Amino acid sequence: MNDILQRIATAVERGKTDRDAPYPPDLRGEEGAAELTARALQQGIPPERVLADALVQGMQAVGDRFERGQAFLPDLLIAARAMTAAMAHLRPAFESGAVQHRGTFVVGTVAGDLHDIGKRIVAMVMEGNGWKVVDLGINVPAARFLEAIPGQDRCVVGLSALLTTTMPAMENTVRTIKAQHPEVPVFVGGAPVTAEFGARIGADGYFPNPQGLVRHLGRRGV
Ligand code: B12
Repeated sequence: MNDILQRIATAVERGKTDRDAPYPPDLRGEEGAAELTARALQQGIPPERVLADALVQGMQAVGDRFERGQAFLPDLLIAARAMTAAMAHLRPAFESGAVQHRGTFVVGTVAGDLHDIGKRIVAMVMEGNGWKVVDLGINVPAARFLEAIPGQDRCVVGLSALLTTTMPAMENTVRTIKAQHPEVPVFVGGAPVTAEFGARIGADGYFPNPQGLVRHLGRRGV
């Protein structure tokens, strides 16, 4: 992997937000995820690559350590903070890619689920591809989606779930939306979600990443 991408991944994994961040002590004074991301973009590395090959890799690495019992909740939180700091630099790069208004993307993490990062990445990539984004946030009850949909131009919904325990809430949300708005496409994603699960709960599709959703919507001519 490119050296700067590797350094960004490590900064996210270790929770090194920026140069001034006192944590972790062994990286004191060194550049963090924010400065490194800005520099990678200045060097002309495409934002999609910085996202996929550095930021997501860093989160994945800390997640793997968490699974092995080698990292703990505070480690996840500071990694998430470093990722957020880096994403602030990516956002304008994605937004500048907007070419035409394709419709409105209403997105949220389902009820009971507080995971935010993947959903925010999906929102950012959709925005960069010409979608107006209505981000309902995390822990979103099905009723909030119903309130947000009416009046939106060419509305598409995206649901995120990161916990096996919140997958039933995802099912409930899809079924609630479809009962009121059968014409609105609903797409699902998140680490435990699969294409089979998406099909079973009546979603219009599952994608493991936002790029897949963007390609799919492009093929449909939306
Ligand atoms: C960071 C993190 C946290 C942070 C979240 C911070 C934040 N601001 O979001 C905090 C510390 C809060 C947290 C809390 C918890 N977490 Co947590 N967390 C993670 C971790 C390490 C990374 C998640 C992440 O951000 N990944 C990076 C992003 C970029 O990836 P992503 O979310 O998967 O999104 C991508 C795709 O899935 C997709 N996508 C996502 N949504 C959508 C939607 C659509 C429409 C589309 C098309 C695509 C798409 O696109 C994204 C970009 O590529 C994962 C482990 C892992 N490897 O996933 C555990 C993990 C999800 N957490 C887990 C657990 C158990 C918890 C807690 C219950 C821990 C506890 N004991 O309290 C709590 C639950 C709190 C709650 N009620 O939600 C488990 C879930 C296990 C399970 N099978 O259910 C995991 C898998 C860790 C583990 N192996 O044990 N967590």
